[in-house]
This record gives sequence, structure tokens and C-alpha cells, in this order.
Amino acid sequence: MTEIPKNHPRYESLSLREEITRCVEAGITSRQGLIAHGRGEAIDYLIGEKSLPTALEAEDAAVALLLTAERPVISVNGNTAALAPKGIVELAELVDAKIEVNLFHRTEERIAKIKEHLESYGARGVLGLEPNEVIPGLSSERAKVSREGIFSADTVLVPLEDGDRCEALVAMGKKVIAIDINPFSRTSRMAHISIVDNVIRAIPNMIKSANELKYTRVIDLLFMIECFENKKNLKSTVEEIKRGLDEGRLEESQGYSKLSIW
Ligand code: PTJ
Repeated sequence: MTEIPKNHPRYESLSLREEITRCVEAGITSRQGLIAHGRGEAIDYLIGEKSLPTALEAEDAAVALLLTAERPVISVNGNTAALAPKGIVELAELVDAKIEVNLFHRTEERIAKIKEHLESYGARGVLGLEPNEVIPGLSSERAKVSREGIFSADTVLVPLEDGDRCEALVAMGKKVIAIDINPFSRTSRMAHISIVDNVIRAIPNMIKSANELKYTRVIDLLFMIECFENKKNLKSTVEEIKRGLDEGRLEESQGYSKLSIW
């Protein structure tokens, strides 16, 4: 592990790299997960490494959907387990969702390690080790799911997903909430609610929102869901990113405001 000086301007980002690398070494995250993380970092850099107003809106709608769902499930992969284990457990408790480990680069050993990792943060009844159903029309290992979890869920939260499973879950008639920093990904295009935010901010934002919305009347939650338009939200997100680049907010967020980099 490299010791990152606390006063380094990129402290948080570099610390996350250390954590995800540690999780690869611990057998929690896949090596491919590092590549996915790098792609996420690059897009987050363009976004200015903060939650856009459109992301906050999507996060609230997503929480409303989870709170009104009958059988909500949070799907966890190796990257999410590394970046937001504590938050996932807390959110699952708040919205009364099951947690299921579901991997693209699936090995039983890694599922067991992720389960154990989540349990160390207080998770109970984590599913995924003994899949007994298959998502129709999906040829990857992600198709293997448990009957009492993802297979029978009415709403699934999928952080850092690949588009294929998102599409297959939608085809099964489920409501899908994606957390994907890439507004152009197939996942973002396919999901019912796409949260274009870094999972490290999205989960704490959703916890805050769940604490605020948990006493809201169901009819008001349903109205919030009804008012949310995913395509419109994605379009506004892309416009906001472009505006941020034009107005130089990116340089400011990176501490470059006094430099002319173009
Ligand atoms: O643990 P496994 O075996 O299930 O594998 C997980 C990965 C992430 C390796 C696998 O699902 C994969 O290859 O995913 P993709 O196709 O690279 O898609 C991941 C998406 O998540 C991309 O659109 C990334 O931009 C996005 N992403 C990466 N890091 C973050 C992120 N989105 C939100 N927060 C991040 N920190």
C-alpha cells in the first residue's frame, strides 16, 4: 500500500485507488474491475467529481421506487463491494431490500469473499452463493441468480452494471435502477432510473434521501416516481456536463482555476 499524504490535492481519488487495489488483492474485486474503475474516474473528472442536480433528482426518485417496491433487491459486484460496502448495508436496511452478490467475472470463491466482506459491515442473509434460477436470454455468468432474490424481485438496484443484464432484467418486467457514471452507457439508456453519479456519492445521497422519505405517504412517493422522466434527466445531465466544461467548472474543481490549460 502506498501512503497517500492527506494534503495531496487528489487525496480522495488516490485513496480510493488504494482501496480498490487492496480489494483486488483480497479477492473481492476482479482485476477487470480496475479498468472499469479507471473509466469511471475519467468520466467523474469531466463531471467535476460532485453530484449534479440531475443525479440528486434521480437518487430521490430511486429511493421512492425502492421504498414502494414489494421485493426490492440490491445487486452487488466486486467494485461496489470495494467502494461502498458500509453504505450498501445501511441502504438495504433503510429500504428493506435484500442484498444479492451477482458477478460478471463469476467465481464462487469471490462471491463468498464479498459476502463475508459485507457481513463484516453487518449484512445478513446475503444471497448469491447458491443460485437456483437463470435470467432468461442472458448468456453471461451474471444470468445465475437466486429465486428468492433477483429472480423474484420487482425492483433491482444495479450499481456499475453491464448493459446486457440491465436489458434482460427490464425484459423480465422488473423496474431497474442503475448507478453508472457514464450517461452514454447501454445501462444508463436501458434502466428505468439512471443515476449518473459515482457510487461513492450516490449511496450516501440515497441513504440521506431514504432517511428523509421513509415517513412520506406512499401516494406522494408514487407521485415522485411518476414525475421522474429518465430520458429527460439523462439529456439534462449531458447538457449540464457540457455547460460545466464550457464554464470552466472542471478546472475549478481540480484546483486549476488560476491556470490556463487550453
Ligand atoms: O465484479 P464483477 O465480476 O461483476 O465485475 C464488475 C465490472 C465493473 C468489472 C463489470 O461489471 C464490468 O466490466 O462493467 P463495465 O462494462 O466496465 O461497466 C461498468 C460501468 O460502471 C461503466 O460504464 C463505468 O463508467 C461505470 N463506473 C465505473 N466506476 C464507477 C462507475 N459508475 C459509478 N461509480 C463508479 N465508481
